[in-house]
Amino acid sequence: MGRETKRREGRTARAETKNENAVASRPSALFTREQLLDLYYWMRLTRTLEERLVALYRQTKVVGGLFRSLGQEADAVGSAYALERRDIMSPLIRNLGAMLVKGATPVEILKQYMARGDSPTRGRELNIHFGDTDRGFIGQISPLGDMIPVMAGVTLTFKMRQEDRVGLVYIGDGATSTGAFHEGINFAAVQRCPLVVIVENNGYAYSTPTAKQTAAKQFVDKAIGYGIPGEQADGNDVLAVYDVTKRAVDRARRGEGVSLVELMTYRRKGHAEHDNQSYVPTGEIERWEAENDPIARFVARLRDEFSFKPAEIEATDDRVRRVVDEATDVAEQSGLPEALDALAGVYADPPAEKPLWFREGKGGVVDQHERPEGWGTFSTQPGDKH
Ligand SMILES: Cc1ncc(C[n+]2csc(CCOP(=O)(O)OP(=O)(O)O)c2C)c(N)n1
Ligand SMILES: [Mg+2]
Repeated sequence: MGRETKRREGRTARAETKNENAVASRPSALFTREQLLDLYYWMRLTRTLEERLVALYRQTKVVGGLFRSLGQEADAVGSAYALERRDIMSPLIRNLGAMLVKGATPVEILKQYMARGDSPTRGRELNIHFGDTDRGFIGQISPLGDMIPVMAGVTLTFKMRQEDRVGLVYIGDGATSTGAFHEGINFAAVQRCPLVVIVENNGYAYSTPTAKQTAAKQFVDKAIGYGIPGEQADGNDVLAVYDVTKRAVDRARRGEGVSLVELMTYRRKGHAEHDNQSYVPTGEIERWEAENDPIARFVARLRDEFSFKPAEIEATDDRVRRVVDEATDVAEQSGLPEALDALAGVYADPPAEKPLWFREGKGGVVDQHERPEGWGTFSTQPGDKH
């Protein structure tokens, strides 16, 4: 091989490595136009679906609270987009966008919020508290922080079975103050579980601002204490969210263990719809809305950087509106659950179950107690004991 050819090959190899490095650090550079529009679709769908839920809430059709992710759509969508179908994610109440990306449907979400009889949990759980391991999202439990040890366990099984799967768990700034967060992330780090822990720093935990949550300057610093890599990113830039998450997912897939990702975002609505946000400093919400809305920012990039035409973006908006309208019609036609259905799948059918040996022939505990007269009863009839 001539010296010139060798030198040229050396240059190409160097250029390729540089390119590979650039792609590894910014994997979104490989996105096709369809994928860029796809990201926009999921963010817009999240927002429009939540807006529809607000309308239904005001019509008293939503049962229980309504939790918005207004201003956090890029955080949820960009991170979930970095997962493969076989990967498992554990969402929180503000991760509707992540659930949609992972395959939850608007009809399911609407039925679930309205507690319909044919909703995923048949009216026994509410909002986005449901899971489907086939589609790769597991049902969240309410105690804050507890999904970290659960996901440490889930991802430990991936490792033990040598499955090529990664787990992703979201946690709020407030929930990082729990013991479960510390125990779970420490265990996962020691076991080198293929897990990505996303701390969503949205400024508040209910009414507690982040400054009252931790004395650390930033949550990403906590990674050092667990001996794992940590990265912080702009949570309102959907491509930056995808990139930082994809890097962590790739590390996990390569067997390099847990990563902590801190996404900087802002909760523009209250904890739930009932919360009037009186504790938020004047002008703060308006400033984030005007200067840092994740959807408005991405629309500007689609237009200016990726030269999408307004008509292409509007066509996506129309598609989203159609999807949400049709889903609402379907969900509203569903009936409420049968009362007795509340027991199905929760308890074994009592008559079909043999009593445990030590209970055989015995009544309930209460039956064996002497009751004071009129115990546990109320009667308006004088002299009526029961
Ligand atoms: C262990 C525990 N403590 C308190 C609560 C009540 N609670 C539910 S959500 C919430 C605030 C959570 O804030 P954060 O973790 O920052 O998540 P965000 O709501 O901002 O997404 C609180 C205090 C709970 N569910 N579990
Ligand atoms: Mg928070």
